[in-house]
Amino acid sequence: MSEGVEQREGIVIRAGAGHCQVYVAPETWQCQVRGRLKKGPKQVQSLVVAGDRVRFEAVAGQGPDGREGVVEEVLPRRNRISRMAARRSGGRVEQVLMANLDQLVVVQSVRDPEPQTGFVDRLLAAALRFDVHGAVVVNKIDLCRDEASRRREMERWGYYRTLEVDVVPTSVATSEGVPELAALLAGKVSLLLGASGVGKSSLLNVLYPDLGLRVNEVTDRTGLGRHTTTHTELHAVTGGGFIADSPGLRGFDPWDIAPADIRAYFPDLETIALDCRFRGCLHRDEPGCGVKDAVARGRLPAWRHEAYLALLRDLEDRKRSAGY
Ligand SMILES: Nc1nc2c(ncn2[C@@H]2O[C@H](COP(=O)(O)OP(=O)(O)O)[C@@H](O)[C@H]2O)c(=O)[nH]1
Ligand SMILES: [Mg+2]
Ligand SMILES: [Zn+2]
Repeated sequence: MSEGVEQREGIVIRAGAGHCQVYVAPETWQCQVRGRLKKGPKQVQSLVVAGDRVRFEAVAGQGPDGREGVVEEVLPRRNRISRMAARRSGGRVEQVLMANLDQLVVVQSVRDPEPQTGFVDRLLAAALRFDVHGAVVVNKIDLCRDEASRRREMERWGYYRTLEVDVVPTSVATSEGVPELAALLAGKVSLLLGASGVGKSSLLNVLYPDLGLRVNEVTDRTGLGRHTTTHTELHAVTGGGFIADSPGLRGFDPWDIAPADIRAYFPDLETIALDCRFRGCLHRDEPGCGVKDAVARGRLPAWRHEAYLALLRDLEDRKRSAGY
């Protein structure tokens, strides 16, 4: 490093091909990513992602505010959330949605759109895999048709609390649960994930009116597993912390989980599995399976077992087609 050149450190709030925006409170810097940095591991789709802490050098700026720089170094990541993406040239590649998070907040709505079967379960499994705390927001509870359906929803989603996952029912229409959500997000770095239309932007606009996010903006019509950049964007929010409102995500194919390993990321099944006759029981068709027995006795929700089975099947299919 040459003397007299000022090195700065900041957090990447938005990353694109070869460039990124770096936040150093209260300023945003437009940075290029050096060529030699780009020659990173080939398996990773993007070297610099939202949430990364980087060191950069200021350069004489052309832009309106003159804050331009060149990223010199990406500091080691504390954790990340990654999914499997298709590569344009064929094959699979790791797509890091975000780095250095305090929590992954999965957002669903009770209706319009309907909750996605197994989506929350696989995201929470991925959160465990990557050492990230999980939370679930169930929005639009004002759309429950009656008290009975409301009770059913509360019970259904409340199950995740047994897994040490925060569960916050909310409604933008009635403001119910909004203070609880504010408390959940305060001072933390959070990534919000959920399908288009569940109300992510609406919720954030209620909490942080200054953000002025567009509601009803559909950013990912094409579905899942695309190689296209997801444009996770971090917002520094009042009261400290950062929120990433990602584009709608319909599916999630976790990166780097071997089929036999997913049992470790379903801790409720893992506890019951102590009752399985076989130690390596995958809780499918094995005789003497404690998990199937627990479902039959109503001690484990059937949907939870089904979500596990669906993820297991997907990971096995994937392994077979990749030929490893
Ligand atoms: N009834 C009801 N509608 C909501 C609620 N939250 C959001 N919406 C509506 O759902 C639609 C999608 O919201 P948006 O915030 O764009 O969802 P996003 O795609 O997840 O960011 C909009 O028409 C919102 O007005 C809610 O709690 N209750
Ligand atoms: Mg939105
Ligand atoms: Zn079993």
